[in-house]
Amino acid sequence: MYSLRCIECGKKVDESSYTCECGGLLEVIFDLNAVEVDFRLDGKDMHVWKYRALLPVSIEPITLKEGGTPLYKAKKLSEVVKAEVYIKHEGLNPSGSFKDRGMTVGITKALELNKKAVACASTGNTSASMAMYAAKAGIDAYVLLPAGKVALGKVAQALMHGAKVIGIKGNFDDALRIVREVCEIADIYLLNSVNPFRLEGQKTIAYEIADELGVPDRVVVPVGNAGNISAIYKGFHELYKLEMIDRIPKMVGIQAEGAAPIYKAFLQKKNNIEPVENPETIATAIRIGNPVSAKKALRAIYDSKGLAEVVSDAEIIEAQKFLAAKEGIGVEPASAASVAGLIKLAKNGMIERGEKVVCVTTGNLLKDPETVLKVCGSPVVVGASVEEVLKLVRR
Ligand code: AN7
Repeated sequence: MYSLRCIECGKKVDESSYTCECGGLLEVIFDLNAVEVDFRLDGKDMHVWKYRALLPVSIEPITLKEGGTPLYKAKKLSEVVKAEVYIKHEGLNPSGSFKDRGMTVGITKALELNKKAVACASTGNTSASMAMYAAKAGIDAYVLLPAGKVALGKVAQALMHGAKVIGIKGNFDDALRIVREVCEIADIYLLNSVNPFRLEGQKTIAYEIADELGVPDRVVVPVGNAGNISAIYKGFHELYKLEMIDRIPKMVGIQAEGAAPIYKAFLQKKNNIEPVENPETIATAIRIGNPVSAKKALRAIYDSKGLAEVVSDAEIIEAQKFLAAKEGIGVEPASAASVAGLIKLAKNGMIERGEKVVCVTTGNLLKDPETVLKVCGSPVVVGASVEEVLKLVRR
């Protein structure tokens, strides 16, 4: 029903590999003529495993009921950018980020392949999600984090769900390079997004958007390691090939100014990135200089006639505050990058009046409380009396 193929040389590769001999990334290719699609795009009962016919596993899934996240119509944001804007709030997944969609598939695949341990490098959310699903599956989990650069909520999750949490004196790119080698040597299943099965779970974001809304004109996604935008594009592409939708939305990738290799490649119309040596941004989730899935992401952007854009830390925080205070949607900084990017594009006249846009907000506000205190300040403290409190109340 499906095979694993190299995106560079097209060679068929067996399930236990992460990359091709030629070094190329792998991709799950379904034989869409042979797939028996047993779900309808009717907006009902949405969750990752509704789309099981298009997910590459053969055993009963390890699931914590991921997906089925709300798609909010964002009225005030729509007014600001003069378009019809929806927020797909992935921060409402079980561990608080979109990573759960990939992990339910990735961990299930680990069991299918009889693996006893899993590992990842992470800017935080992948580690939190992997730790949670490994706990559910009853297998060991190792996570490598850039020490001191991961939001507190994510570290807390990885620790409490029982992973072995290892801080690396380096950045995410260093951690990923190391964990890839460690997994090889110690026969541990690698669950970074270089693992093509994880991306299969994440493509269900596209399925759910099509399921609930139909096809928007544009989907805006924050980009770090570049797996998610690639996965979402793949999801739309499959539905298109299956003739379940009649077009594919423009894929728009937003990076932080200090960590923007994909944006730079896009500006130069290149298919390859040049890694950024010392990536830096307040949105630590996307503080990544050498994104593994860059080629897939650039392909998604070019093939869908989309684009890439960058936003500053100030623009990210402004968008985060806007979403929280005006729409009631609490997201972490990296997630707000998608909204900041949309606002910037609209200001620059790049968004057509009235077009239908979905911004994917990838992680929950609660993930990064320290940044909130930095940008909002701490609560005021007063004496324990009615008078003291009344001084602060508008009358
Ligand atoms: C909230 O957890 O890379 O472009 O190790 O946590 O698919 O990497 C997180 C990435 C966007 C970027 N938003 O997604 C990790 C990690 C949030 C994120 C991204 C991440 P990709």
